[in-house]
Amino acid sequence: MTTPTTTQTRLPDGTLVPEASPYSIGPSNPGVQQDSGDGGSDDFRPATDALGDLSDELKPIRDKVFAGERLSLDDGRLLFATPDLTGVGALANWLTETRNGNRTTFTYNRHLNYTNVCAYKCMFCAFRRSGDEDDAITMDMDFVANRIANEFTDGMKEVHVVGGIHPELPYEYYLDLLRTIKKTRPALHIKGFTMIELNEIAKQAGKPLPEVVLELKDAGLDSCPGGGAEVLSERVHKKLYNGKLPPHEWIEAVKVVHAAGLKSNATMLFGHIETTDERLEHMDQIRRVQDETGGFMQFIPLVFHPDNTPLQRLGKTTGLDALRTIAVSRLMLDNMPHVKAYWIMVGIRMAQIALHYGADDIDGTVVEEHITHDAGATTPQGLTTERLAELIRETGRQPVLRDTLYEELVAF
Ligand code: V47
Repeated sequence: MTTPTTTQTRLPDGTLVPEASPYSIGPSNPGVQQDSGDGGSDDFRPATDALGDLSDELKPIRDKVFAGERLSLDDGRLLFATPDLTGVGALANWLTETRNGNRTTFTYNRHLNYTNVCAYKCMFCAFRRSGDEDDAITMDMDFVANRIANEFTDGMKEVHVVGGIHPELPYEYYLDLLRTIKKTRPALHIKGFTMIELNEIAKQAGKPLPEVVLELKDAGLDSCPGGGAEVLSERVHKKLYNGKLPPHEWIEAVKVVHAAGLKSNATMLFGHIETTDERLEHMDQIRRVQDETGGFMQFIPLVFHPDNTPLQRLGKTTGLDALRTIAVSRLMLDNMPHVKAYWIMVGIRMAQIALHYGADDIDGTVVEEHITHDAGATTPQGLTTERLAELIRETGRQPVLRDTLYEELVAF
């Protein structure tokens, strides 16, 4: 990593910090339409005020962050353990402002869950159906074409396509699904299939994963979502999602995807039985993959929702834990371009606060969401682009509509 070499500001305790950084996107990205002048970030500088009051134990970490040095797992342990949550947030905020300026991005997207039938019984999941329930659904191609034609709009940029692991769908189904979407709306970016789905699709195809990923790409797959990573820990895998793709194979699969020229996201499902060490090891594995491939766009800490799952007794983790986990993710994942506060899972108000705890994206319009709502989410199913922009603006950030691959489309 490079050390910023720009103008410096002196903190109240005498430390010099860079004011701007080579990571800043800057105000002049080509193709970005400026809708209005207020909230613009031309003269924006990362906030340093709060950093002067850091607790002493965080100061060595602050120095590493300012120097662009990678944090160790021990640093991460301290970030999780310190009572100075405000300090952790201020450091993460400094990093995200240094990289992204005052901008917070969002997308105009919609989810499409082609099936909720799933062969696996993950303990954290309320979405799966066995197949014989009244609300078990598997979309046929007429249904998909109809939905894409009539319930997606011309302005929509992305369809997020994921489903359960249906034991009987043949390989052709997945190719048809992609082709049907592309035929109906060629401009729609298909962000589809987790690493778990891709592995199962390859099994159905009877072909090696690299070949299948290229064929899916030919059929219209544009990128992959970050789901299915859960917690990259053998212990948690054994306890909660035994039988499903193990952590090391998730990592191998994502490398195949990146090698095929597809970008992806990475998630971490937290707030259940995992320890803070397991969270940190998860982050460390993701950043090592990123060092190797550079293929991740975002890291998305997902707040576990327990209702209607076998883990219901655990209850939901706290807002403070969510904020801290987002902030620690930002600080640990030094090579991750973006960190998302997924408003559906973290909650609208908490997502707004998270924009000052290291997050620089809040996902999108979504419109129809089942995975979290089946597990008790109380957030709306979707939000309009106007509402998302307003929520971002309320936090003092400049809302920017982006596409999946981070082309900035409209700066509000
Ligand atoms: O893989 C399952 C998680 C993931 C629950 O890449 C649960 O842009 C909370 O990955 N409570 C799917 N979480 C969602 C996902 C995602 C969402 C939005 C954007 C992107 C992206 C990816 O949701 C699953 C699993 O880790 N999950 N059950 C639950 N009860």
